[in-house]
Amino acid sequence: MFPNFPPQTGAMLSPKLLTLVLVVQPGRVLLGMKKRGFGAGKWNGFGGKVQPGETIEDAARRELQEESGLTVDALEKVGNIKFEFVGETQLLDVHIFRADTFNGDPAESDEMRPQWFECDQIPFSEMWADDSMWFPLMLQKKKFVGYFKFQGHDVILSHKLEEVEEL
Ligand code: 8OG
Repeated sequence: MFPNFPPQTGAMLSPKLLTLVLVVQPGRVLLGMKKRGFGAGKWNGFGGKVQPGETIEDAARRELQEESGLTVDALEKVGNIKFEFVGETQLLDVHIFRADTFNGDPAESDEMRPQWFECDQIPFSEMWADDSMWFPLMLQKKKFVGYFKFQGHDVILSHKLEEVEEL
């Protein structure tokens, strides 16, 4: 009689599409220190909101260029993670890409200060708490989907993360 009851986790939340790009070179990864806004003070890849009329991949390229100064030819889809924050109505739907080649030199922007990190020295203690779980998959070019439920910006209450063949 009530086929959708009880609701699935996240079912009542309005999704917001976001992108995230990790630029990877043999043995190192480019991260940016987020200087303002959501996630300020954390190292992260480059990305942001998908604008109306834009594909997710176009948004990923645009945000990478705006925040790091780099342009890329090929972007590889590597992950999709949904984030719920207790008490908030939006579900962040983050599409994660990896770029193994790029054009240009990383340049600081209003939002990000880029820096290369050796793959064995990624600063997980200054990153979103979920990143240490999926970065190893991303670095091995494995594909994954996940769901993280946060309390505030630092505590993960529950999560699911699994490797997939296709995204
Ligand atoms: O436009 P804005 O800077 O607010 O976009 C947020 C960026 O942060 C976007 O690139 C997606 C990314 N992001 C989250 N949550 C997480 C997370 O838990 N880990 C990482 N690495 N990035 C995240 O929104």
